[in-house]
Amino acid sequence: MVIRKASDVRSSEITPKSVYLRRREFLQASAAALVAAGCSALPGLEAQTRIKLKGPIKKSSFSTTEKVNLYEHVTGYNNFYEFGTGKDEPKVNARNFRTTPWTLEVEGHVAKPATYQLEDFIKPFALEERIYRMRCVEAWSMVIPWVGIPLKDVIDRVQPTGKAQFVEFVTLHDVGRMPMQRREDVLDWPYVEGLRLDEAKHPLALLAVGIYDEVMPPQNGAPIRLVVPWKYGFKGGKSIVKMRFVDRQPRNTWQVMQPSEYGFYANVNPNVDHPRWSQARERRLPDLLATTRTQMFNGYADQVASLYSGLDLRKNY
Ligand SMILES: Nc1nc2c(c(=O)[nH]1)N[C@H]1C(S)=C(S)[C@@H](COP(=O)(O)O)O[C@H]1N2
Ligand SMILES: [Mo]
Repeated sequence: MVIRKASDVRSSEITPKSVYLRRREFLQASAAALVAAGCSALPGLEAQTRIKLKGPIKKSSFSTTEKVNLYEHVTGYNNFYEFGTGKDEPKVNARNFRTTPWTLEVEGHVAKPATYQLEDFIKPFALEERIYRMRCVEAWSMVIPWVGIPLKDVIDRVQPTGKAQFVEFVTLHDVGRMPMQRREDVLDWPYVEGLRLDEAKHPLALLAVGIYDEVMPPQNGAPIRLVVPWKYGFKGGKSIVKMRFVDRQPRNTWQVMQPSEYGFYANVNPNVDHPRWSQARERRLPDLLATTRTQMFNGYADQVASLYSGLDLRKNY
């Protein structure tokens, strides 16, 4: 067998980006078909270890009373490009993702910058269950029972200074543990998200460490991820390692990748279409063919609209 050196690989053998992007769409479509057919779990997979969170877990009045999605939907249909671009890939490829020990850094314009072990970071706060709608920018949605700590409580504790205007969330960059990070054409790694400080301090914003009263499964963003229910799902960065309090609007990954299609605010808005599809309606899993109307701010307008009195909501921010 001839082992070729890298220099022998002609450029024609490397998949051009356009082909790759089309393939990505195909993978998404085929995963969608699987779920629609009711077989989201691939045969032959070992069951994942499921670990109950140590209580008490407070029930929150912010939770929706809508029907919660099945565990199989929430953990079997994911966007987590570090583990593959198909919806069914993170569940398989993240199965052995190691998340202990995990350190979390808080830096920038705060009175108390620090590096924490995740357990110490969470310990001062009470866990809450928050059942939220989750609306992906791709127009599918779910209802997910998150467990986590209000981001506001964390921010109050680390005490941002007057210079802090935004919070940047940096997620793990470790090619050895996140296989797709070898591919530099997929995303500009690490995945980064951001919020304006007042958005971050809104009582609905959550740092989630679990779902269904259990420790966060790898494919949903273990061990800690952001949940901002009035915004498109991509704002919720998974596997966070750093929170930076900054004075400028952070560059968030999807805006960097495709500024004509994804913005910084990314508030759910049925009146502003994505350049390639309508945002007026959405598909609630597992019924990927049925559609229901998308609500302004994903149904959280009464709570959050006042944050945006200074923004023109007819524009795609
Ligand atoms: N690190 C990281 N975070 C991420 C993503 C990602 O690819 N990498 N995808 C985002 C997108 S587009 C969505 S819709 C949600 C999906 O979260 P879920 O799989 O837990 O439903 O995660 C977001 N957070
Ligand atoms: Mo998304």
